[in-house]
Amino acid sequence: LSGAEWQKQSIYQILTDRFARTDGSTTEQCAITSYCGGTYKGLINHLDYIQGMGFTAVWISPIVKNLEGDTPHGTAYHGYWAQDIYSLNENFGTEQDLIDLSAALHARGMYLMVDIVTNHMGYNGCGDCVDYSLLKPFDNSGYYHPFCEINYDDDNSVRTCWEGDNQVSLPDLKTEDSNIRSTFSEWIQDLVAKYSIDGMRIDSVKHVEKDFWPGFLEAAGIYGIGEVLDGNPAIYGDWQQYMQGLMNYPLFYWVQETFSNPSATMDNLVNGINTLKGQADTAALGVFIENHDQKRFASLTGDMSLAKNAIAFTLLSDGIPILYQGQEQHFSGGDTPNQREALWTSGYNTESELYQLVATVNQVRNHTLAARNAESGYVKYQAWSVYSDSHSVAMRKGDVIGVFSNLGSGGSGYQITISGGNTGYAGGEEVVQVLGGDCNVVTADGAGGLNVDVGPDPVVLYKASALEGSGLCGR
Ligand code: ABC
Ligand code: CA
Repeated sequence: LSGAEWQKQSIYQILTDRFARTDGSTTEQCAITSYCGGTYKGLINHLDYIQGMGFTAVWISPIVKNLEGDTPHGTAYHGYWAQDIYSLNENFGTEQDLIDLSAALHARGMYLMVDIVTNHMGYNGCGDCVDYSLLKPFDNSGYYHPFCEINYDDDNSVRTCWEGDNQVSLPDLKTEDSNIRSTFSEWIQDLVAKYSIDGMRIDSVKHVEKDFWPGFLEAAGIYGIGEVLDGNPAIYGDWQQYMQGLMNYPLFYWVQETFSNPSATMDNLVNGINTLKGQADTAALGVFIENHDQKRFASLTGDMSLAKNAIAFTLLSDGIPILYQGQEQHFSGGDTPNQREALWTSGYNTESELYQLVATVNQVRNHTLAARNAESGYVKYQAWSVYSDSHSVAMRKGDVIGVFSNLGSGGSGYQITISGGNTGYAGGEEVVQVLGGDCNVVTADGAGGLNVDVGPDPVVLYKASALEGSGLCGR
């Protein structure tokens, strides 16, 4: 699938070991650093749960064979400690199971994204004691940079020293060597073909020299979205010369600080978005507020209204929305590995408040993508702030206006006015409040301006005339 097509998708992020077991258990305990029994078969059996929230693609954690047994940081249940890139991690199932997963997704019109690591392999032991003969196909020290610990202030060190630590070392490949590059190119081409993979999430992108990426992406022939874990918006434009798809970490930090704290103002968020828009192609970025490396939002605040605002804000931002499993159940794990809870303990509850919120917001996005000119009318339309004050912001993206606040559940509401020139509405236009279940209709004034009640919960507005066939508010 091309990058342009991916920009119309929305992605649900899965840690395969923690999403669903083959036996469908919802009670099995999960010891947080051990394999907990999630499989591709289990996942196939729960695709309704994902599609029911309106997601069109799943990103699964790395699939290749990892180092076995226990380490000081637990087992390789997450998949980032590769030992043999030509075999699968059998804890998650067989080759046929993965082929079946891919086919099951495609039968639903959904897409498969696989997490790919090319920066390093994994070894259970210190950096100077690696038994390279265990690693396939890069089976001697000549394939690797000499061991050193990363100094994050030095870009060269970030590229050539080793991620991980001296207990579980991550031997850092000489990705600049042409034979390593061609091995990876052939490998990814075969992998994509064998499992009908539609997209890649690419790990540790900033740890590999930039000019590795264009050739790798070309060999893969599919869209890649890279992890450059950096909150500085200024570096994204340059990175996009090499890899257009990237995780939007700057937005992650702004949304987190703004919506987790009722005493923060909207300034950093609004200014940050404007800065990033001027420097990067935001439509190609992945937007998220949680993943398997970061503290969950609910570990920062248990406030349900704030969680709703943060989620709705990201799902309606420029770029490809990504939701990490468990967010829809208000899971609250903190630092690694505690944010990697087994999802099954939620009982796959489709009635939970956040599951319902996500479903509705995705429905709005999917409807507008299908009904309008998806490219120019939504995907390429850069969201802009049509109103803001210290605790609320109204963002317009095409036909959709979202009004978000960080008042929190205890905050008292007030009315704001979005001026006519900004809404894009005709005078007297009827607009429906599609979130929250009441489906209130608000009528624009003669100039298209709108008075909106801001409260603790987010508001999403959509023209009544454009709602037909959306399934929203019974239309
Ligand atoms: C294990 C244990 C941990 C233990 C660690 C030493 O070992 O679980 O408890 O602390 C995998 C596993 C992890 C495992 C690691 C290491 O391997 O999932 O459980 O940790 O063995 C990716 C993946 C991640 C994966 C790997 C390795 C890479 O998403 O799941 O981890 O394959 C760096 C990397 C980034 C990596 C991340 C975990 O670490 O760049 O690719 N993620 C700064 C740096 C970042 C750095 C980050 C680490 O610190 O700039 O490069 O990420 O926290 C902002 C700045 C940022 C700054 C942040 C902190 O502040 O703008 O630049 O990030 O304001
Ligand atoms: Ca490297």
